[in-house]
Amino acid sequence: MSSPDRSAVIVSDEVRAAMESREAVVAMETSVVAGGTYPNNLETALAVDRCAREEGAVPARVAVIDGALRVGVSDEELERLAKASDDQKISTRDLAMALHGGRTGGTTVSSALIGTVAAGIRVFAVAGIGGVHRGAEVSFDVSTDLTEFTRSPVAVVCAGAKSMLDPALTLEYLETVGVPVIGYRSDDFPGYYTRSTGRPVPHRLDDLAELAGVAHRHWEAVSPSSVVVTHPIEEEWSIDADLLDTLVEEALREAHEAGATGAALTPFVLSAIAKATDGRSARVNRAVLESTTRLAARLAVAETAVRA
Ligand code: PSU
Ligand code: MN
Repeated sequence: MSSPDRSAVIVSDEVRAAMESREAVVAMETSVVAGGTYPNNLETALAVDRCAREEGAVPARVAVIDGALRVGVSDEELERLAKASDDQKISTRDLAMALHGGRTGGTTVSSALIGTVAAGIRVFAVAGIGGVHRGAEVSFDVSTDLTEFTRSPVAVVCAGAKSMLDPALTLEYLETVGVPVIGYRSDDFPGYYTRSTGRPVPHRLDDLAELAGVAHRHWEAVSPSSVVVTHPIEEEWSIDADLLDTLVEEALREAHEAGATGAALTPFVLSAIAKATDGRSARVNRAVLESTTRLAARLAVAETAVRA
């Protein structure tokens, strides 16, 4: 079979026009919208979109709307996702069935990258990527985000891997599949809620023009895979690493007892952390998203200068 031609992907007029006139565009997933609590999820998404625009980039949210994979959704579509989506988390394995069923739902990083690549967008923003889960040597729980990275030439800006993951195993996996991980102005691999996991990033760059140049060098000379760019949470929002570790371990135990595994694990652990931090984690989530989106937008501006 030849590769899918992806012609079924629908790119919004605004995103298409921006791409054609070589303006900066930042793609994003929407499971954070579809899986959130209304109206906080909608307000956050609109605020994050404004962050991208303030930094000079057009936001391109990737979502499944009435059985179509859309890149760039209207505010009305965003509201539908926030209020009444059929699915919170459509990942690559679920995408064909969601399209077939005419469903409306949020994309994970993995399925969002499929739309991103189809639209030719080179920069993506997310708070935390999926990765290798703690205990994956038994559960085999490795996010399909990592698989999609191997075939998506996109710079993915994130504040590290989700907190319930194993950062060391995630870095090992990314090394195995040859995906560069570059810390922007930081030497440490961040852990979403916390600025450092105690692991170093393999590479660091302090300049966005250089970062855009290296990403293009990777796509031209090395491989059509993603380049992961890490940008730690701001100091004022950071949660103490030991406290976080205790919360995650507790939440994972509860998840185990409740039988929450696979795709259900992330939502379970996140809501347990929200409870344990008295809702502070919701504000932290927003701060992380805003900060990665701002950096991604600035990187997208720098990328327009080196785009072939
Ligand atoms: N980061 C979070 N919460 C999430 C996700 C990321 O803090 O819910 C979502 C992203 O869409 C990511 C997905 O792509 O979870 C990965 O899920 P899994 O580990 O089941 O592959
Ligand atoms: Mn998983």
